[in-house]
Amino acid sequence: MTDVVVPILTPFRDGEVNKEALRLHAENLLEKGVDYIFLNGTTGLGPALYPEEKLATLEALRDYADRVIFQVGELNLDKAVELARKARDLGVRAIASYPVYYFQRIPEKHLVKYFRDLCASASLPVFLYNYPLATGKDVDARLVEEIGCLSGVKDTNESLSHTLQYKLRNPKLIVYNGSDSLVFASLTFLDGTVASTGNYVPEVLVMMKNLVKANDFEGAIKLQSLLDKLVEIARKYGSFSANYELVRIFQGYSIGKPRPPIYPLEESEIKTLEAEVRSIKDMITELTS
Ligand code: FW2
Repeated sequence: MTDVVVPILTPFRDGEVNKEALRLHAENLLEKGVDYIFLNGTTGLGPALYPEEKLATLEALRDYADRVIFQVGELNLDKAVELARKARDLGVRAIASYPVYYFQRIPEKHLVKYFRDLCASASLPVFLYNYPLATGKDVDARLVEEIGCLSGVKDTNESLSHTLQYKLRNPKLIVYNGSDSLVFASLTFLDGTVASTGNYVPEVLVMMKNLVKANDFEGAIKLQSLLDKLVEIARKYGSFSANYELVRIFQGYSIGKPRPPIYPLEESEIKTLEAEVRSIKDMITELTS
């Protein structure tokens, strides 16, 4: 079995986390067949959330805690541990963390120690969130082996072979790739995908999972090319901002706007974005009806 995991957007209202909108959005995704929600990821603007706000996102989804992977990464270990313990009390499926970022010259052994301390802090599965492009750190398969206590890895990496290394070194690890361009590959060769497009076209990801399961690779690859087109369009506007509008366009409800310094799209941009995705939207409606 492979998993479709969505790194959920964090809705804001008046600059604060909108828990109700987050809960409704997660409910819709889970109802449409998404397996797990990844909270406070990059798409969810996790690095821009205060620890109390990270906790608020978890509280919003407390009824679905067993379907949540809760990202607790902080540059203050005590805060990360506090979040991990709360997550354990609420019964999440797992916690995750990116490595200590920004501090470029910290020794490797400190990267390792951070994850071991997290594992020791709460007896629950711990995932590495590896995103070298964003964090400047690559916690690769060798380092994961050295850490020794991780249950899984989410590798946001355009290189499938980089992600496969984790699995080759330790087949027991749950390994996901977090790139929208590798959804098909992740559903075929790994334990699943963590795809930001799942926020607005969850039906397509679930359909891809089912096609792969039925060995209809051609069908799944066709859907991958739809995702690629959507991502290409979103990137022109700044995906982090565009994602919020795409939820409204494709799913029909508003989850508000991002929070600066991730600025919302301007009205004129929203109009052109809508026009650019119209034909893809029609195609998806036809496929899913
Ligand atoms: C996350 C993901 C997906 C991303 C990728 C960034 O946490 O948001 O890393 O879409 O552009 O895993």
